[in-house]
Formats: sequence, structure tokens, C-alpha cells
Amino acid sequence: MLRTFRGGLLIGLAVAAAVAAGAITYERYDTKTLKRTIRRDAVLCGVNAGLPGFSIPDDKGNWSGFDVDFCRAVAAAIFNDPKKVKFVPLDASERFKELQSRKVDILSRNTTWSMSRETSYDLYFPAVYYYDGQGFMVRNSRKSETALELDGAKVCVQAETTTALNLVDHFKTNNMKYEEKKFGKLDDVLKAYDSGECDTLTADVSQLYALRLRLTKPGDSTILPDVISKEPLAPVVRQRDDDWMMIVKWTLYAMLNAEELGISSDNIDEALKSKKPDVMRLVGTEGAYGEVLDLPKDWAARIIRHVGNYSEVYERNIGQKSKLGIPRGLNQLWSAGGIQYAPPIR
Ligand SMILES: N[C@@H](CCC(=O)N[C@@H](CS)C(=O)NCC(=O)O)C(=O)O
Repeated sequence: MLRTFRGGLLIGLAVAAAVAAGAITYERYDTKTLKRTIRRDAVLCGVNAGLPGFSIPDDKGNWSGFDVDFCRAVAAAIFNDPKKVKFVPLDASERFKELQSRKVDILSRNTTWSMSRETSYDLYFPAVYYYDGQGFMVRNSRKSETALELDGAKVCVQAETTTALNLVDHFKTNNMKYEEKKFGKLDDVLKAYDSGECDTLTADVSQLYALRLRLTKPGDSTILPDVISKEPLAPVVRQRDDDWMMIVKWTLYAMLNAEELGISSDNIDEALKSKKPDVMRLVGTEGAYGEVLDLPKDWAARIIRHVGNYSEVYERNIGQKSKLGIPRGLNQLWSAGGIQYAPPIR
């Protein structure tokens, strides 16, 4: 006991000394994100500046998309109002530093969870909201059927992404040559491919679907079936604010559990009258699951009412009836052949 106390005291003194010496900034120990969010009356959400289906503003500045809806769901849980979000467009290269420096409190920007991103930037990826993988888009005229037929190709890619790193691995592993055309800005990647400067464009498969819509002739390009990497896309928060991290994590799990239990924005009022124990725990008519998150009892019901369950968000933005038309694939619930699996609320 005494040893533990002494140990704790020593660690405390060491942290204080490091803070005083400027080695550690106070931000690293910031635990007030929820308080500041409530005071500001809005969630600060870092998004991609223009990726159809995921996050894109219309000409009036209204944002829509899968990544956008996730932040709206967090706002619904906190404020009972999905509109209380301020969207901040961020580049691929600046996104982690902007989160670290508190310009945003959630990054919801087609971002891959990787070990070095958590460790180098003191960040945390609470849960995977979209299982993706990297692929290639080619012009139909090239007649390539797989990513193994790209020997000697000119490849367009965006810098500061996991995509650029996997590209090197793929060609090396398969003993193929390529010419890399790397750009800092997505618009330049797209322009270079569209003008024929590159034979192929590589990105996360979900992004290829989105980017294809922005080509002069979308029908002239195909997305090859190969997936060369794991890209678990997840929201990102700062480390050491566990309360905030829990809200972000359980927002996603509430949406997945709602889908699993058949609760949607259409039937939420009936669900609030349900006597089924697992439904009651989710919608807050039994237990104190909201309170432990520092939120009201009906936190999950608010998310479902205002934004929808996981399937509603998926289908509306990127599913088969949307412009992107991406099949659910890996992002089906575990009970329907996919790997989306939320821990239970209990
Ligand atoms: N998931 C990958 C790629 C994410 C990424 O930033 N992709 C680029 C290429 S499509 C993008 O969205 N760029 C948009 C921009 O920088 O505005 C990662 O986290 O590194």
C-alpha cells in the first residue's frame, strides 16, 4: 500500500517536473472535452473537404455523408439536436495535428486506424465504423482485370496517407515496377488521373467509388476487385479524455445495437414502449446507461430518432440505393455475415 502510494507520488512528481520543463503540454492531460462542447453548444468535427457519400457540403454549406452523420449522432446524444455540430474541413496531412491542438474534438474523416497514428500523435481510435481496404481504379480501355496486371503503370496517389505506404508494399511484394505520381491535394490526384497522366488511381475502395463520381466520364473507369490492405476507418479522439472517448465509442455501438434489435428512426416511439429487456436498456427505459456516460437516459434513443441506426446511415449515404452504391460487404452485422459487432449494452 505504502509502496503504491510512494510510486504514485513519484510518478506525479515526474509528470509535474516534465510539465514544468515544457516536455509535456497541458493538452495531453485535457479531460474536459464534454464540458467545453456543452459550453460551446456544438461538437467540433474534423471532416474531409469533399468526398461524396462520406462528407461533402452542398452549395448552401449543408454537409452530408456517412462521416458527417457520425458527428451528428454524437451531437444528438449530447444535445438532442443533430444540428449542433461545427464541421471543420481538414487535409490529409494536417488532420492529426489539428485534433491534437484541439481545433477539432472528433476527427471523422475516412481515417485508417494504425498503431503508429495512435502512438505518435497521442490519439485514440475508439471503434471501427467502416471496414475498408485499398484498391485501384483503371480506365476500361486498359482491360486490366486485377491489380497484378499493373506492372509498369503510372500510379496517382495522395501523400500523407496509408495509401501511399501500401502502394510501395504492393509493388515490391509482387515484384512489379511502377511510376509514382504523388500529390498533396486530392483534387490534383483526381485531375492527373482524369487527364490521363496516370494509368491508375489508388485509394481506399470506398473513396474510389466516391472519386469515380467526380470524373468527367465516370462510366469509363472500373474499380478492380483486388483489395491490397486493411483500412479500418474509425473516428479519432485525443488520448486521456476517457469520458469523451466513451461517448464517441458508444455512439457507434448504440447505432449498431439498434440495427441488430430492429430499432430505427421509423419505430423508435414503439421501441420506447417495448418491454423487451435489451431494447429497454438501449432506449433508456431501464438502467442508467446514459448517466454513466454523463448523458441523459435517452442518449441512444436520441441518436436513433435524429440520425438513425447504422444501416439507415449506411444506406442513405453510401449503400446500394445511393449514388455510390457500395455493397455492405464486411460492414454487415456479424449476424448477417459481416464483421460489425457491437458489445452489448448491459
Ligand atoms: N484511409 C487513408 C486515406 C485517407 C485519405 O486522406 N485519403 C485521401 C485520398 S482519397 C483523401 O481523402 N484526401 C482528401 C483531402 O486530402 O482533401 C488514411 O487514413 O490515410
